[in-house]
Amino acid sequence: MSNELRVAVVGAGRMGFDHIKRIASDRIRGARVAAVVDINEEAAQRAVEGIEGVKIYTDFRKAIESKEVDAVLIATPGFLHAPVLMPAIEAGLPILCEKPLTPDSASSWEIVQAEVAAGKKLVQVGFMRRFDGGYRTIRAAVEAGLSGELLQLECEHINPGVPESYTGRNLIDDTVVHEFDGVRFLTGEEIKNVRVFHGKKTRHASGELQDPAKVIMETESGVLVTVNTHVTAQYGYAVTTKAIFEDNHLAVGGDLVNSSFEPRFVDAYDQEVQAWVDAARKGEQVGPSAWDGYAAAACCEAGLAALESGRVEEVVLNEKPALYR
Ligand code: ISE
Repeated sequence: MSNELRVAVVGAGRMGFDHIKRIASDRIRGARVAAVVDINEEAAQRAVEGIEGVKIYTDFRKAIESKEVDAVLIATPGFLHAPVLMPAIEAGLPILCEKPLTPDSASSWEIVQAEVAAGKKLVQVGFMRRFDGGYRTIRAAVEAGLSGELLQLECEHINPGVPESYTGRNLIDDTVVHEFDGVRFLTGEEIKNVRVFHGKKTRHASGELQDPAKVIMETESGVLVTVNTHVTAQYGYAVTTKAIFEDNHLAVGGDLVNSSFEPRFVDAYDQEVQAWVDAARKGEQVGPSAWDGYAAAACCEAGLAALESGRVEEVVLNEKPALYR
């Protein structure tokens, strides 16, 4: 590996563009954008304007085989992650894969199995909230145990609006997926079950989208979690979390209303990418793993079943391989 991590960014859409600019800026140390892959060559060209020495590819295999990249950042839509993940794992390259790992738990399990076969954790999933200052404060409080046991989490997840492509199921697998991973991170536990309530629907939600909604879950030890999600709220973007302990409570992210997730989580994205770069240069993996991506996909499945049935739905997980214990 050259001294600087040579990154291939696959997908030059909204998140890919953002990550390309981030890596090329002085906010990230020890890495450079060596290649950008997109079937839309013009989008790739636009994303690298003003950045020196970037090769453009329309086929990710060519970038991986070029021997001119040390690591892969995947920022294509979720359904296109697996075809890039598999050869990148086979090539032994460190990967930062935007969420979701893949669209369902069966295909995520295949990624887990591929890593197990490689005998090495290579994937970091882009659940950036694990790098958010507020989230880290709650996690530290849970670990320190100074306020007693964590009993409940109350979460708000508000978006001003959603893209046209956003469907009813995306409320769970695109939006609340962050809380599924966040709750697993904050509690250090698996989620046991999920339930979804949706009362009156806003006039701003079209089609089958049930907005706003309340998603309730319970972890293995019985921590009760409420997520109020409202994705067509118009007035801004906000993500807040209140942790209720036996002897105190802790609220983070309050009063932070931004225009969208990029400004809200800019520091978290920077920390996430820097942690990935630092680990990759040492041949290590940090942050949310392929197992975490798989577990989040399993939670989404329970959430989608609950959205449909109106009942409490259990999260079904395979046994955790030794690689992730
Ligand atoms: C989007 O894809 C994200 O990842 C945002 O963090 C989330 O707030 C939003 O609901 C998703 O659509």
